Amino acid sequence: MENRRYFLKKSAIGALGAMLIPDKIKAKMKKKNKNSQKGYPLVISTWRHGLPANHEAMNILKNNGRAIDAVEAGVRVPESDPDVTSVGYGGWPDRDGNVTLDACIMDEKGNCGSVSFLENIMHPISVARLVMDKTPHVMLSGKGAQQFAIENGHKTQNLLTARAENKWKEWLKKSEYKPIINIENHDTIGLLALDNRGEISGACTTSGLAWKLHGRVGDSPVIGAGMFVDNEVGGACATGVGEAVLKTLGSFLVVELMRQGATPQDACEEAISRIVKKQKYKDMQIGYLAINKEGEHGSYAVHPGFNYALYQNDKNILFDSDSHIKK
Ligand code: SD4
Repeated sequence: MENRRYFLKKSAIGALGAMLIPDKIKAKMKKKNKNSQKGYPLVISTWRHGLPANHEAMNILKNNGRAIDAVEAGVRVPESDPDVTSVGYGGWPDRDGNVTLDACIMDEKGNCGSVSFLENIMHPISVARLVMDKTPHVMLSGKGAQQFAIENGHKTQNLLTARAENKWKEWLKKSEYKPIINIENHDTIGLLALDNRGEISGACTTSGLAWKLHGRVGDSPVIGAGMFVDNEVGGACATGVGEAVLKTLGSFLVVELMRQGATPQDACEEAISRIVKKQKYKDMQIGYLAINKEGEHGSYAVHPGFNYALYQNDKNILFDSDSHIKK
């Protein structure tokens, strides 16, 4: 009787799942990324600066650490690197010369924390982690986020480097707001980890689009837009023009598509296709990364030029992503 009830329940869920999947997606649901294989521990992250971030994260996983600790430690690397001009210290400022930071973090239990429009704090991801661990909230913003950071031991400091200030002054001459694909403003780090226990966490941190309006918040601190994890299914993160990702709640979409049976690759491609269908995509870059519970991954972007770092099977390698627009 128990078994029969279990069977009926399972088949009802199966039928519902089948109904939810558009035929178009179902037909495509077999595609594998050519660099994808099963296995963990694994760390994957956006762009070239993902390599040192992955390295730091993998050190934690190799010592049997938790994915949540790995993702935080990993993205702290570009946050404090002045040469990474779209994350933390050294990030290019907004229109008025202020470096304003967005970040979020999520663990395998669905706990999450986020900060947006945070100024003068080197490690927004660790403040997001504190929001997750120490408050009943998910998101703190602006002055309140900064006050909370200071109360919890973070120091305020100037994050505008001489190099970033010079770039801003150069930009001010024309003051044109035109992000250049893959060159300017596209090095947010999104990082996903799968630990030895098979548990998934994610982190995302950025100084956002350079020369943005003061007060602008992108996708990166929004759970489900810049990053999302569901430990039953997998995780996803996004980089690029945050407005396009926000309009489609991209990372949540990628994870939900995987829940319905899409491979990580199919899910990333479908999320990009939703942007391509409805938005003026030709002038903007957006890239997605996804992993599932087995350690398989997917990646897809609007334009060529998006790359990602994958640390799996003792190798930390930078791969080029496939894209909607071909070379
Ligand atoms: C934003 N998505 O603030 C971020 C920027 C970014 O790679 O990803 N750059 O819109």
